[in-house]
Amino acid sequence: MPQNEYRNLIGGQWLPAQSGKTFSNVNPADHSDIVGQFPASGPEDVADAVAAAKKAFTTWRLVPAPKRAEILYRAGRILQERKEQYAQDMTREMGKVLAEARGDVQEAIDEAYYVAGEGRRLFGKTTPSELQNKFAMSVRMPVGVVGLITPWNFPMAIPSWKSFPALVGGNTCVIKPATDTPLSVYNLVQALVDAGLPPGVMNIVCGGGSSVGNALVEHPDIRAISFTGSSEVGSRVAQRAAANFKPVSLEMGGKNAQIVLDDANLELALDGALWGAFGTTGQRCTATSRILLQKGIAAEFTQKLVERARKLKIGNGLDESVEVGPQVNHGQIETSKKYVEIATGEGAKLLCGGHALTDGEFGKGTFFEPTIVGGVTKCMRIAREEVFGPVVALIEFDTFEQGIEIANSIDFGLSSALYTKDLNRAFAAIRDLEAGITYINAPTIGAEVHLPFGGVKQTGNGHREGSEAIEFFTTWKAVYVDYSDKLQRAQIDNAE
Ligand code: UN1
Repeated sequence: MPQNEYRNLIGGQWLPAQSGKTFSNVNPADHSDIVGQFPASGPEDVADAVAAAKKAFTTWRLVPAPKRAEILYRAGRILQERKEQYAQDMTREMGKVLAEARGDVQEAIDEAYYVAGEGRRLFGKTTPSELQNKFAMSVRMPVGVVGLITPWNFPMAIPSWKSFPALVGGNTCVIKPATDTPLSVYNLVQALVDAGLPPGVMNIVCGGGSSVGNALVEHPDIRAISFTGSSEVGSRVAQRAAANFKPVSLEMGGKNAQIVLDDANLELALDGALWGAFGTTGQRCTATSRILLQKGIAAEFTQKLVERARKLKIGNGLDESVEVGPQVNHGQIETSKKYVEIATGEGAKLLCGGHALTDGEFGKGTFFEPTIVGGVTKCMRIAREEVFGPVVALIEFDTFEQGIEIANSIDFGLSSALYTKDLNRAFAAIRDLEAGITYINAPTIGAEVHLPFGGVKQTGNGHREGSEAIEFFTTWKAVYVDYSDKLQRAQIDNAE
């Protein structure tokens, strides 16, 4: 097998796609750099992976949860040892700057240690029975074989958010990595395998959404699906899964607002806006894509933000001095371009950026300038639709209440931020912002693994990852133990 040829992992064996087809994983900062060839799999490969996971489930579910967790602790340590290599691999396949790629690997390490602790909890409840000499309790059970469909923007962190809680809960997994970033999933799974995860417990099947993703969602032996991606695809996943009543956890888009009030620490708010809007080249579902400015500071803030955005250093994320890496592929560049056109077409003003970079070294990859559009109103598409690129819209408002109203006037509800020194307004915003996450005096990005992660409205379907992921990856069993030695009829024998 050539060094950069990768295979599926099925039942502990590295196998090519049955069709023999492959696809290339390219470096978005330099398309001539091919990171590797990965299998372009189909439903037949999914079927094999599900069968392997089903077989492994018969024994994995019986491994005591603290023992399952020990593997995660070991995987966390292995990830720590390999952090630099895995971060370099990630930057090469996804483009995010090295500091952020290290952060992405760190998030998987944090998740390993956090979730491993769950191995000695997985708490159920005991409760009194209405009958004498009868014991009642609830216990958590694994769901079975679960399908994980993961995105390219957090190529290791998000797969860890899904797979680690699934594994500690006693489930076995089939994961479909995003086709732009499969290597980071390989690295994550390699750490698990090296930590002692038995064959078949974690399987990888690479390939596209229509061939691999749909087959996973529709497979009768897949008991639950966890998906992170766009709202458009998430809706299709949920509809397909509904045919078999399959539980689906969806983590989707955002149009996250940072609100800056007149009394805010402006320099702090500027730092937050730049990091939230242009960190990860705007390719986070938590990215700041709207900045709502109270009239008193709007002009000064806008001028300073534009000045600083223009100075951001764009380039290959492997260069430590670079602040903004490439977008992941041509499709994302086209979306950024399209939204700049839509915004200016609707009367917004392009304040900086707005173009793909094609000169010199930039021509080798897919780069887009940090872009700010001003004079945006809440009805414009640039104020309502997700771009998933380095494009941020500025909207001005008069009163605090108007700011909150504009922040809430969209179909998404993932993250939100308020900059103010006014404690009363901060708490009112915490109560009133329609979002799964609210930051006070901090940017919209930067969630930590041990808090609930997810959103309201079209961002999700009610589930949360992070601290609550275990709720999705376990199911409840109610247990009654009668030690009276006689038939006791609930609702009848204890009646007055
Ligand atoms: C995402 O953008 O899909 O809060 C996840 C953050 C990161 C996770 C982002 N810890 O920005």
